[in-house]
Formats: sequence, C-alpha cells, structure tokens
Amino acid sequence: DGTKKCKLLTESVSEREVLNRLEPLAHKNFTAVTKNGSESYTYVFQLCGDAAGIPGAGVVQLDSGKTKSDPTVIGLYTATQAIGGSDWVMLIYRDGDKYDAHCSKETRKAIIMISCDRRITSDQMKVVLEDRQRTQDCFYLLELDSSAVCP
Ligand code: M6D
Ligand code: MN
Repeated sequence: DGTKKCKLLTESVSEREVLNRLEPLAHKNFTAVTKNGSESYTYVFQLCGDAAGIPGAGVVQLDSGKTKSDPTVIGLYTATQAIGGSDWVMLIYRDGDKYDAHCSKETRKAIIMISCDRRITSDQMKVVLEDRQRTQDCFYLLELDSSAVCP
C-alpha cells in the first residue's frame, strides 16, 4: 500500500479513503521548475514517500542557482491532510522548514491540488505560486493533472 507511510494529522476512515484514491501516484517523483524574478527553484513532490530522498519530506525545494544547497523542506507527508471532491483531491503537507523573515517565521506548507485528466500525457506537475506576503497561513500551491482522481 503506497499511501500507508502518509501520516494524517487526525487519523480518520474518510480521509484514509481519500488518500487511497491516490494510490496510482505512489512512489513517483514529480518535478517542476519556477522562476520569479531572480529566484529560480526546482520542486520535487512524492506522494507519501521521501521526495528527493529527504526523509519525511513530501515536497522539497531546490535552489536552481546553487549547485550545492541543502534542499528546503516545504512539507512533510507525516503531517498530511487530504480533502476529496468528485474529480479532485487536495493534499496538504504541513510542518516544513521555518521561514526566517516571512509569515511570522511560521513553518512552510504545501498544498497540492490534484485534478482529473484522462489524457495519456497527464501526471504533469505545475507550481502555481508561493504566497508569502502575509503575516500567517502562507503556502506553496502546486497542481497535478492525473487520471487517478477521475470518477
Ligand atoms: C527561500 C525559498 C523561498 C522563500 C524564502 C523565504 O529559500 O524557500 O521560497 O520564500 O526562502 O525567505 P526567509 O528569509 O523568510 O526564510
Ligand atoms: Mn530562510
């Protein structure tokens, strides 16, 4: 069971069922690159597994401008929430690395919106934005098209 390693913030049968819908995505690494002014990052997402090999990390961020930089943990799959709709699942990974100057120095978190797409060339990840211009509840938003969540 590829989603078993995900730890829910509050264990519940209904949330487990939502996670189980994502089973076909387990053990795959998804990557996406973003550019925002002088900042460029590569993001790696793995469902309920060590993204880029970092223990506990479900989403990590690598600084494209640095050859040897420690990856920043955006969220842990050991702090998961899963919300499911008819043709989508929203996954939240909390307890990432702390901000030093933004968002009142709270911990980072990732929101991964997975939407139904029946095309064979799906499973494509996109980073939508990082919202860090606020005093709290900052987040990194990622999107993934996949047939896994199709009804
Ligand atoms: C960088 C990246 C950015 C983030 C920034 C926060 O390394 O992780 O996505 O917005 O750090 O900077 P501070 O200074 O608040 O840690
Ligand atoms: Mn920092």
